[in-house]
Amino acid sequence: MAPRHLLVTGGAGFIGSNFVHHALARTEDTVTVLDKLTYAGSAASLAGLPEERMSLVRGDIADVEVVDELVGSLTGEDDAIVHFAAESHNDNSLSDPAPFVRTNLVGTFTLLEAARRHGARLHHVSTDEVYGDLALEDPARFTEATAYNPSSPYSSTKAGSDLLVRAWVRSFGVRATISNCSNNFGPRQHVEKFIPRQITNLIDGIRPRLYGAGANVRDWIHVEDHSSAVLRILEAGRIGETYLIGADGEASNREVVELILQLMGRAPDDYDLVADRPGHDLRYAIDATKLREELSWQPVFADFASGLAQTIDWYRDNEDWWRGQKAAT
Ligand code: NAD
Ligand code: TDX
Repeated sequence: MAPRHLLVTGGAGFIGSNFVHHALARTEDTVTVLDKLTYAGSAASLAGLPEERMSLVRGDIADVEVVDELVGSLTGEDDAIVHFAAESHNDNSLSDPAPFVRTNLVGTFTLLEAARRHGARLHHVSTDEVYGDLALEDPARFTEATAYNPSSPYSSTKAGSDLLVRAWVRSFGVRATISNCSNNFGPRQHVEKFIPRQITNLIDGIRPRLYGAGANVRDWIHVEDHSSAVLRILEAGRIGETYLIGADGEASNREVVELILQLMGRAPDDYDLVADRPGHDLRYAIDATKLREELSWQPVFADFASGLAQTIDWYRDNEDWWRGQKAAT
C-alpha cells in the first residue's frame, strides 16, 4: 500500500499515542495528530517520533474550522481520519457528564460533517461498553449483532457516536468503519484507569482499592494488539462494517490485582474493598471471530501475565511521565 496521510484524533492519549508509534514503525505513513491536550493528553507521549512524519496540532474535534482545514488536507485516496479522541473515563462521566456529550457526540458529529464535505475516509474507534454488560456466569460474549444497551454517561455517548457514524454511512455515503474494543492495558495509560492506578499506588506504597467485591470481569487486550487491529481495518476493512476487537483476556478485577501484587512482590491479599461504582457493569467479553476470520488478524500478546509485567516495568522506568498526572488525580 502507498504511504498514506493519517489524521489521528486523540493521538496524545493512551491508545492514540500507542497507535501513532505503532503505525509509524510499521508503515511509511505520515501522521497529523489533532488533540485538545485535556488532562488525559500528553505531548510527551509522542516524544521521539520523526518530526518529518508526525506533527501535533492542539485543537478541539468539536471546532468546525480546525477540523475542516485538517480533513480538507486529506487528498490521497487512502488518506484517513483515525478517530480516537474522547472523554474516556467512566468515573469522570458520573461526576460530570457534560464534556462527554460535547466531545464524544458533538466532536464525532463535527468530524463526520467534515468527512462528508471532503469525501474523507474515517475509522471510528469505540468500545465494547456500548453493549452494556453480561452476567458473570453467562458464557455469552458480545458480537457485532449484539443490541446496544449502554449503562453510563460515558458508554451512552460512545454508543451515540457509533450510531451517528452508521447513519452518516447510510444517509450520506461517508466511507467509514467502526471498531469496538475491550479494555486496553499497556504503556502510557492515564493513572486514573484501573491497572496503572494500582501499579503506581503500589510503587508509592498505597494498597490497591477494588470497587465492590472485585468480582466484575473485564476482557483485557494489550494496546499493541488494539493498534494492529485498527491498522488492519484501515487496510482491508469493508466500508460500513463494524469489527469487534478482543483477545480472549477475561479476568475478574480481583484476579488482576492479585497478579499485579504477585508481580510486584507483595502478598496477594494486600488490597482493600471499597464502595462500588454506581451502575457498575458486571462483565464484558468479546467474540472477535469476524476480525480474525475476515481480516486474518490475531493478537501477539497472548500471555496476560507477561504483558502486565512489561507494563509494570514501563511505569517503574517512566515515573517522569506519570508523576504530574498522579499528583493531579
Ligand atoms: P484517553 O483518555 O487516554 O485519551 C483521549 C485523548 O483524546 C486525550 O489525548 C485527550 O486530550 C483527547 N481529547 C479529549 N477531548 C478532545 C477533544 N474535544 N478534541 C480533541 N482531543 C480530545 O483515552 P483512551 O483510553 O486512549 O481511549 C481512546 C479511544 O479508545 C476512545 O475513543 C475510547 O472510547 C476508546 N476505547 C478505549 C478503551 C480503553 O480500554 N481505554 C477500550 C475501547 C475503546
Ligand atoms: O480504582 C479502581 N478500582 C476498581 O476496582 C478503578 C479505577 C477501577 N476499578 C474497576 C472498575 C472496572 O470494573 O476496574 C475495572 C476497570 O476500570 P476502568 O479502568 O475504569 O475501566 P472501565 O470502566 O472498564 O472502562 C475502560 O474500558 C473500556 C476504559 O476506561 C474505557 O475507555 C473503555 O471504553
